[in-house]
Amino acid sequence: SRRKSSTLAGRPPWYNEHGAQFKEAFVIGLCGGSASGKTTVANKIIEALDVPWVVLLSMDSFYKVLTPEEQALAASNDYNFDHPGAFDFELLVTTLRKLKQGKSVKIPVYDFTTHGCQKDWKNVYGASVIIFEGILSFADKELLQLMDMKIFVDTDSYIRLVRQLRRDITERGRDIEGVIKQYNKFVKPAFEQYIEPTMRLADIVVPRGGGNMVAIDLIVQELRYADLLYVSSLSYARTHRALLATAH
Ligand code: UZR
Ligand code: MG
Repeated sequence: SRRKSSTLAGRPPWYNEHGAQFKEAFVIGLCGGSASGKTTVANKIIEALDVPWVVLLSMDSFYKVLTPEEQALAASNDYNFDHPGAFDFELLVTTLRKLKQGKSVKIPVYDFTTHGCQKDWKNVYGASVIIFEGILSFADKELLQLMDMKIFVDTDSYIRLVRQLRRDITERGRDIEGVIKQYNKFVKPAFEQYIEPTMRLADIVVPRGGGNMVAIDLIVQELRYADLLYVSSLSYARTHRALLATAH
């Protein structure tokens, strides 16, 4: 059948035998303070799900490109990267909506050391499951409406500060004084004003973050259960691959 061949050709499994789309992607929203472990939780979910069509979309890719004046502020740690105004929410909503509909999108590639966009945009192809993570991922009504499951990673603020120090110094080319200044001036106030209040919008709160394997296992079980159609179409694809393999 056409269904079989399209699956075997590697097309994502949200087309029926007539080539028509039959299901939107399942969107998981993942929110939490800076350095709370969002990326780790996302990667552990992806690892445990062990299915091919999962995409991780990060809010970091949607930072606005800074003007020369803003670049100067950023260099002295006086630019607020934790404020909603720092993100291009419009592009974010359009991109997530397209991905949910199974369309492929282009994502800007953000460079944390220059606070700007690299020349090349990355192509991201449609998926059955989309994990969308970011410090302000629950701050926009339209984004929230696109989410099928909302997870908040709740990690103690001192642990987040320690992690942020280590990460920003080793990976993002920053110095200790600068990170502390930015934390006190922007990260902590923004967390209290914009991020922490959105915890109550979550369906699931994960205390501590990426080390909480019980919580991650529960989420994965729920996903397997909630998204029956994509799981069954995947096992369909697997079965046919296995049959094809034995036929040769
Ligand atoms: P996550 N950030 C920078 O420090 N520089 C940039 O150019 C862009 C972002 C930081 C920002 C925020 N502020 O807390 C964090 N600080 O990146 C969000 N400090 O990243 O979601 O991975 O924790
Ligand atoms: Mg991150």
